[in-house]
Amino acid sequence: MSHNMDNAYQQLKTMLTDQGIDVNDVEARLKAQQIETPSWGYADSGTRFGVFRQPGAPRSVREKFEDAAQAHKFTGNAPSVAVHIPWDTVEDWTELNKFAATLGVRVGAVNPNLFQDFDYRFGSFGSECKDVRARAVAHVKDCVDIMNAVGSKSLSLWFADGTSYPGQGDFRRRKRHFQECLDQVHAMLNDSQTMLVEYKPFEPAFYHTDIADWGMSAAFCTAAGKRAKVLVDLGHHLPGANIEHIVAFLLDSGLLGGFHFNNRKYADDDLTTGSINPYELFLIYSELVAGENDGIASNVAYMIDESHTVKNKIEEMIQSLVALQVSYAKALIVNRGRLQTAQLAGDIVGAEETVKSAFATDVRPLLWKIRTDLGLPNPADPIEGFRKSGYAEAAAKDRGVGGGSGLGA
Ligand code: LRH
Ligand code: MN
Repeated sequence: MSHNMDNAYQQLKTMLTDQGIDVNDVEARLKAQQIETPSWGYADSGTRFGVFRQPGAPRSVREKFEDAAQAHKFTGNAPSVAVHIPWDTVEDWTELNKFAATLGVRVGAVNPNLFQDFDYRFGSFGSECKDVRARAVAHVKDCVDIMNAVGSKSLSLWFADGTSYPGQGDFRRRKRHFQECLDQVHAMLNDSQTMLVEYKPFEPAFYHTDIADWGMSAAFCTAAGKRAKVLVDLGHHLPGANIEHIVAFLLDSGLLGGFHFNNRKYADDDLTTGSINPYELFLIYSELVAGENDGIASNVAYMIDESHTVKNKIEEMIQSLVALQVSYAKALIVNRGRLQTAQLAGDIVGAEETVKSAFATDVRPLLWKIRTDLGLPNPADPIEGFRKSGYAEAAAKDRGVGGGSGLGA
């Protein structure tokens, strides 16, 4: 395998160099790629139609971090884990931070939960009840305290708030409640911290959602202040939305804070990243690379947000991490000079073919090379490497069935 991969790598390197692509720069940026995985992606989770408990699912936050470390061990691009409160609440956050460090990972974004408590059934920041809003802001304050305890830089905010029937709520009064609360949260943060405001068009509310699209999130963030940025969850768009255009627009406006990567066929399906529409993911990364080249994409939080219901959860996470490596690699080898020339000349076919030829390039030898340089096990095939490790079988034997808390568990 390695001899063939080395040949394939040398051929690819020669082909790219002949096109004027700086392969050393491409490899350096791939080695620096950092994707955050969600603690809840390792736990048993499901839909309203049920949760299929998997043998070996983690029973505690520590075991979620152990599983996250496995994903990082075979891909090299997943050094941090997002936590969700209270699903991941622990007694001693400093102790968890130390434990995570022994595994080679760290605590990442902190996600408040303002959608499961009974009090929030008519909203949290958008609630007409002053006490409920105060309670919601207090929960977020607790999460900011956790950020300060573990040195996390990102507060990841999603609100289920909305209504399901016309007349049920007053859009403008709720909007003002939201702004008031978001401003209070902005004031809790220091300059090294960012509040990420996630939008979603529907579910669990099915008539209106208070932060329904990128424009509403951008307006709330701009009014709240410079520590507030927009979070783009790929599953939170109505059919036909052009997400790569939204990403370019937010990047150029200095409002892109980060991503929740996943994939969908229909709605907020939370499927494996790159599993349904890898071309869209590549086009999103093509805008990110253009932004990086122009120095406007430095402070973007790259996070996965998926619900792992039927596949082995660690294998599915590795699939997603590899899909993000592949998309970034293909975006990095787009011949930007040829693309701009074709665009300015109105050569539509030339421009499109420039983009498509990068997408059609098999970049696996490049990923094999960076994993080899990083000293990762089984560099040609991380999934095979994980399977050969026997970790899943050992976890199933050791932990049995009946894992810990997560989406719907
Ligand atoms: C809402 C969402 C949000 C999370 C949850 C796990 O759909 O995308 O980011 O809090 O999933
Ligand atoms: Mn999300």
